Amino acid sequence: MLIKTQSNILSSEITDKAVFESRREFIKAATVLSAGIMLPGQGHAETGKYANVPVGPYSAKLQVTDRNDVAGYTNYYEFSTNKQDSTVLAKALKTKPWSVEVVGEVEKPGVYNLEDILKDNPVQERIYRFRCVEAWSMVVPWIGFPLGDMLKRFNPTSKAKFVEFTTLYNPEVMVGQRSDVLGWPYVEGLRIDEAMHPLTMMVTGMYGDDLPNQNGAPLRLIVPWKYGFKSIKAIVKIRFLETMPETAWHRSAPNEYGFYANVNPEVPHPRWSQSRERVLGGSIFTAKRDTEKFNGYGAEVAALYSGMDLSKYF
Ligand SMILES: Nc1nc2c(c(=O)[nH]1)N[C@H]1C(S)=C(S)[C@@H](COP(=O)(O)O)O[C@H]1N2
Ligand SMILES: [Mo]
Repeated sequence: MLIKTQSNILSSEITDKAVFESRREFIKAATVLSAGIMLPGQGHAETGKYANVPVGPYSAKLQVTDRNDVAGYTNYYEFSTNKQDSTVLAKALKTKPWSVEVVGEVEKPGVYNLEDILKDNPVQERIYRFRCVEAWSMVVPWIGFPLGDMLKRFNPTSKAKFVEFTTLYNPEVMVGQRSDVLGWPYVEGLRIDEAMHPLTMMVTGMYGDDLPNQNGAPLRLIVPWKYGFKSIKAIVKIRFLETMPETAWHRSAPNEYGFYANVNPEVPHPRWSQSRERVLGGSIFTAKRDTEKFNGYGAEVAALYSGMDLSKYF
């Protein structure tokens, strides 16, 4: 019998195993969740730095997108508007050491080393759906921790109603920042209850390893019920504030990209429908599927928006 080493396991086998394991863990997580307690599970990743990290709550039993597709087709305008070129260009970014500046309506502002943040916030794996505003989608096993756990350690004041995130600005390395396709630096934001929602993740890895640079290393946001542009990459600053922050995409095209950006098949983008999505994989796109409201996370998050007109607050 062929002994399986890390290098000769077929990726299809890993996927099948991943689906099986994640299903098992999903059941466990769901049971645990309904009991209101979180217990560590068994990670599905068999190889890589984060093999066997616990599976976190909300991880879903979904067919995972091939890693090479997720790493080879990215949106990272700091490097390029071309979804393949960022793979190469982003290699130039130095992601160690890395620190995050915390400012605003918070009792413990400061500059925090990522290594120290990670000591306080042990990582787990969660398989989430991810839906881009440009109507493609994928399923990714992220490695990270709940954003809310991290934010609470900075003791936000009672005035902290929103959180703003800023990406590194360094046009020498981030060559896309030399052109003005967007106003730099990239800025995103969440309402404080969205930021504290246990689905929202700070992500440092995927597929059992650290994030590739083009996917936002060393630290990015993942908000699975919102369009991909909310999930800001290479975060260097977090600001707590009382009023809604201006965001990069909203500033550049306010009629197209709102602050909320909740995935919603009923509210079309001004230039295209949002009712269907192309599934990333194979020869880039293999299949289409119907887009789900809140990207399928409505049971968890719809209550955050009760009473709001989601076609107005898009
Ligand atoms: N700093 C920064 N963050 C960003 C982007 C970007 O251009 N710059 N693109 C966004 C968009 S539009 C999407 S769809 C996702 C894509 O994540 P991925 O490239 O890891 O698939 O990242 C988001 N985060
Ligand atoms: Mo996107």
